[in-house]
Amino acid sequence: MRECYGWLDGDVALVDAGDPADLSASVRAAFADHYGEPPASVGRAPGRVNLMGEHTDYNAGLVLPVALAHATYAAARPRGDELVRITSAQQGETWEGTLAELGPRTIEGWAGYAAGVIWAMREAGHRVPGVDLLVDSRVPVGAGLSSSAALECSVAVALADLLGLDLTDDLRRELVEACIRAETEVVGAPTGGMDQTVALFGEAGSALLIDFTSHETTSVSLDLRGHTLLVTDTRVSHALTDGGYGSRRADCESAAKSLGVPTLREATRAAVDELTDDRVRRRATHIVSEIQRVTDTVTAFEQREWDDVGRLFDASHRSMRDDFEISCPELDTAVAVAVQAGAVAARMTGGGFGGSSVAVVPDERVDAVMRAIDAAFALEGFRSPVHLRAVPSAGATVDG
Ligand code: GAF
Repeated sequence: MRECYGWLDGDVALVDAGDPADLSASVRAAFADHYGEPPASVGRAPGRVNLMGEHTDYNAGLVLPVALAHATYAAARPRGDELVRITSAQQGETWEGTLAELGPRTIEGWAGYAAGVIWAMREAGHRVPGVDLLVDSRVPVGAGLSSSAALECSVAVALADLLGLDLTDDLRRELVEACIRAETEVVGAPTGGMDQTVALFGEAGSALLIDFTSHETTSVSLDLRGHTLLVTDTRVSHALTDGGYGSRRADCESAAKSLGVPTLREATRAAVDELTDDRVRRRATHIVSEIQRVTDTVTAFEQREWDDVGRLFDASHRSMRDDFEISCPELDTAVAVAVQAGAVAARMTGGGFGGSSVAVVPDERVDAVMRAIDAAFALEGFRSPVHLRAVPSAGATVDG
């Protein structure tokens, strides 16, 4: 696996987002090198870090992710036949098959995310032809930063461009649905749609408030005034097909059923408190309290009330650790040490069971926070973490 860390003095590993123009040129060159002809289009889609609202998307709730500057680049060229070839610079591998072979659960591993998009776009009525693809990414894989959605959405916008389609909001909404189908039906990860939505609708300088009942997206301007969003990848790898994610989803559905509501979005805290199954009650408590925290976090960021952001991040982390049970010692350490070293707020982020934490850190404390986390990980005997600066960025684009 190819990695792109920059190293700061004293060996702190920082994942660099790179320059989009350079990365686009480099994926074009790699494509031409590999397939012998230049690509016709390059799609780019970002990873994301979620600021609040974990596992609330599939409960018809609210989420507040930020699109990263770290992105996946997909170069594409239509073919004159039914062949599909997909090459990953990260994996150093090419997957090869035909259009007829694409479908639910037919493709193992990383290629399923890209090939799944071809299948889902064809299912939606787009005449995607046989195609050569080459993908390269700056989104760390397995880090809870949505490398899968970045891969899906970069391929989706590149294919849309090959078909001559304009990236209007309507098309973006359609591509979100296709990418969700690729992930849930072709790969079989029972995820909720936050990642694909922010990868296509993220806006520079903002977080994206997504309501999974009304399906409205609202841009929330982030004026961080002297603060950095610091992400720490614990390098404890997670996979959303592992079972833990699916069992949390099943517990939420069981809670909603017991309460007689279609989703936990409609459940009240008082009703949840009456649930008799301890585990199911704790899962539902997380969801109901987390949805409220999203609304409160929007206000806290808008008013730059850093103490409130800190309290909300802390409550969210505890809820995920104790009630939803998706944290791990590495995440708990990263969060606690970030706050001890000067972060105003820190929590785990993403699907959990490993992955990353996110902290809001005064600019002058960023270096100290990264070093303190590295030192604590070394002391505990954990793998060395890597860090990245989350710069709120725009959603997917094409570079035709
Ligand atoms: C993963 C899933 F893909 C999202 O849909 C979401 O549920 C998230 O975990 C947890 O908030 O990223």
